[in-house]
Amino acid sequence: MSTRRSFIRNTALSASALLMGKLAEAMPQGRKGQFKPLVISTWDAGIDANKGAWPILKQKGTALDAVEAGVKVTEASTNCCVGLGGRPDRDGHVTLDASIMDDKGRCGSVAALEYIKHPISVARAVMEKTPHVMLVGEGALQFALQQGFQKEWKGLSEESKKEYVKWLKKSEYKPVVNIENTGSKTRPVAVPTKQGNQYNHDTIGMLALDDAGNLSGSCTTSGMAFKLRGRVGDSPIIGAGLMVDNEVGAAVATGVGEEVIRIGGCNLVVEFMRNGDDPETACRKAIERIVKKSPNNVKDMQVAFIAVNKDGSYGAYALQTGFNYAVQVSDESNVLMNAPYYFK
Ligand code: SD4
Repeated sequence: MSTRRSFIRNTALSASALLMGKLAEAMPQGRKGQFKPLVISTWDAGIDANKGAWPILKQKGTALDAVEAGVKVTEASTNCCVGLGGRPDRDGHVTLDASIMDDKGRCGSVAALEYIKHPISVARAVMEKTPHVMLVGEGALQFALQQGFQKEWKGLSEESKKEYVKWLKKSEYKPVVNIENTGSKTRPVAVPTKQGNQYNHDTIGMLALDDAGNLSGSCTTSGMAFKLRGRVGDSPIIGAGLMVDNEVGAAVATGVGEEVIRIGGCNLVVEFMRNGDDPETACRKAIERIVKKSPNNVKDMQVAFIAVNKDGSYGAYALQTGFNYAVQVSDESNVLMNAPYYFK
């Protein structure tokens, strides 16, 4: 089993080898290391999101602050489909879902929230300032405005507008399999995806273990593109799209939310870890549960889980090839990993 020190040594030694892809061999062993602090997050955009979380973790800040700051980077980014730059529902509205959960089991979420740039911070305000867990739609917006958030939506982004106009021609709703560039097992920096510099995902999920050994998680999304107005996915549903149990571990999901909700996905991953599974095995078993429940449904769609346990191990598993996630354990090492997957 790799230790954190050997992981860092490997990473430092491999500065040039890294370019040659040597880190690809080092990282998988590292998954079983005791990494603390540690932050992992979904998809290519996770690299930049991790960079937003890392300074907080490095300065012995809380995992909660880290997972909020991290995904705010993605929400604010103009080259990612998360947040107000995301793809709209069928009626042309960008509606946002987000959730956050900390080591004390406190949680907050918003669903179908419009106009607000940082739904993750509204979710945190729901957690900290109300006796509730979830606010939706108009009520969530009203609460956000009362809390001092501003309406910041200026209409669909250029990219989203183009895609929406194209989609309107057929108006066919078909969840897309999310696939990133799968050129190598790990890549040291985010590389342009198929859409130039655009990340092609509408969601980011992040998990962090802080210096004090406490876990938190966050998830924020514009949801499935061209969804029915009012549709809510897994991301704001605690236990489905996100779960943190500070005694055991944490998990966050991405992909077709309906499938994640059906199995109570992230809660299931955490419970597998409670029963002794390492994070990757726990994620794999949850994916297998999805396949078992909807064998025909899921062949053409993507679902993935990432997980961290209390010991600082991490792992992931997806339905299809092409799911990657970013792992940061030191200043130097913030790398993308391709997850193992079910449909070979
Ligand atoms: C949803 N799980 O709304 C989200 C979508 C997603 O990458 O993760 N897309 O169902």
